[in-house]
Amino acid sequence: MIVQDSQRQGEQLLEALLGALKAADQLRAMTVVRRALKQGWTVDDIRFHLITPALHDVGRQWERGAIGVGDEHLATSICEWLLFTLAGRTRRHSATGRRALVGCSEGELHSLGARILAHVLSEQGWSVLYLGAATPTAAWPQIVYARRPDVAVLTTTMPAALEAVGPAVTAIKSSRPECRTVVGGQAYHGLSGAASDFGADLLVLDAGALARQL
Ligand code: B12
Repeated sequence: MIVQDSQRQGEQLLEALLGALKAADQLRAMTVVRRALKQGWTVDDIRFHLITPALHDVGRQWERGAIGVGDEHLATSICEWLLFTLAGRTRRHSATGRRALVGCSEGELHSLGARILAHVLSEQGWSVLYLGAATPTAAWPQIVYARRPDVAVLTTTMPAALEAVGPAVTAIKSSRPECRTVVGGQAYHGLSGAASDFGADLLVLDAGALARQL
């Protein structure tokens, strides 16, 4: 019964957020997030089980022509705004003394997944350097050499962008062998491949589990 209730609650919140995104109504979207917090959702619950599925749904709506590109851009910018509003609302763990570099592989413009990982790792006490979208393969060696991260996290959404992952990982390792490399993102869903196929140390799909695996 409790499971059914919380499932219904989740569906209602998702529907309400999708309605707000469709109307491009930022304040209404924030009201939905506040409602979720009041109902006991954690910030990570909201990131992973409300905002992420809402954006995935927006993608499906765009794919079938139910909404236009501009509508999708507005929905994305509202979600980005929600993510910034949520960041730092949880108590930051004590500093781990470790540094993570988080970015997207070459050609990859989908940056919100990387943005979420950056927020989550920062709250877990990591010092985080966030590169945003599409870091060219040739840029990684200089960045890891200069910034000396313990871990480099590369996210990839488009299957076509996967071909840049192996060369980026090789470039990182050649510049800073002690830097661990972690790859993940929607492009890996349904692939039978492993991290080693990309020369990486870890392939992780669950953002909530990332910090525990590092
Ligand atoms: C917004 C959006 C855009 C925006 C991105 C803006 C931005 N600042 O990010 C813009 C307009 C740039 C864009 C462009 C395109 N897009 Co687009 N886009 C989307 C949309 C609607 C949402 C993306 C998003 O933010 N999702 C929410 C994030 C939070 O979810 P996430 O990435 O899955 O991340 C979560 C987990 O996967 C995990 N995770 C992610 N990475 C990693 C890494 C590690 C290590 C770990 C542990 C976890 C992890 O953490 C997150 C936890 O919440 C998606 C729909 C979708 N399914 O996501 C389509 C979608 C990805 N896009 C699509 C397409 C086709 C395109 C374009 C080719 C369109 C075009 N013709 O130009 C271009 C390609 C651009 C490029 N070269 O990258 C398709 C891809 C289909 C495919 N598989 O090939 C999708 C799926 C839409 C669809 N249903 O058709 N897009």
